[in-house]
Amino acid sequence: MHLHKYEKIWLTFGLGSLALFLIIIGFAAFWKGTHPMSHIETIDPQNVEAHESFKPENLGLREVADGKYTVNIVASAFNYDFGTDADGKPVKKIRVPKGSTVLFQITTKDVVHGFQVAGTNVNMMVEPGHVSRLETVMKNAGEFTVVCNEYCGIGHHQMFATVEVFE
Ligand SMILES: [Cu+2]
Repeated sequence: MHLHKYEKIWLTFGLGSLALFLIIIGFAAFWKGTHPMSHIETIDPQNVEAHESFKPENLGLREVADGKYTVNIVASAFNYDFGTDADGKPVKKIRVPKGSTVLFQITTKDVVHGFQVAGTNVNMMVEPGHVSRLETVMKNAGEFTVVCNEYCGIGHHQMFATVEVFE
């Protein structure tokens, strides 16, 4: 079979790009730990408080075992509810030690939101009617901004919080 020179170049380019993108996906999945969320568990978005994890008193950071934490969050337009602190003020910053394992559990009461902890592999879509979960190890110290990366309305830019990983 005779192939024209330009056709050979084009085929090489096409197959090369395919190989490159597969390598990038493999790197993201196996090295960086980026995986799709499960979305297996459903929840009534009108009544998220009925779920044990999303009762107002169970929101926010909790140490469940030595070096293991759970963070329960309810997203709504335009806020992340991490519960309240001892003074009754809304929590906007959570602190965990470096190297700890953190399970983020989040749901939404209204529309689709995002939950990305910029600079880590935590990046979830939060859909009404579903519980999004992601467990990760906080390998690097620093302050990481939580942002909503799904446009959810006029106050979208006001949805943020901070995760501080200390040494
Ligand atoms: Cu948003």
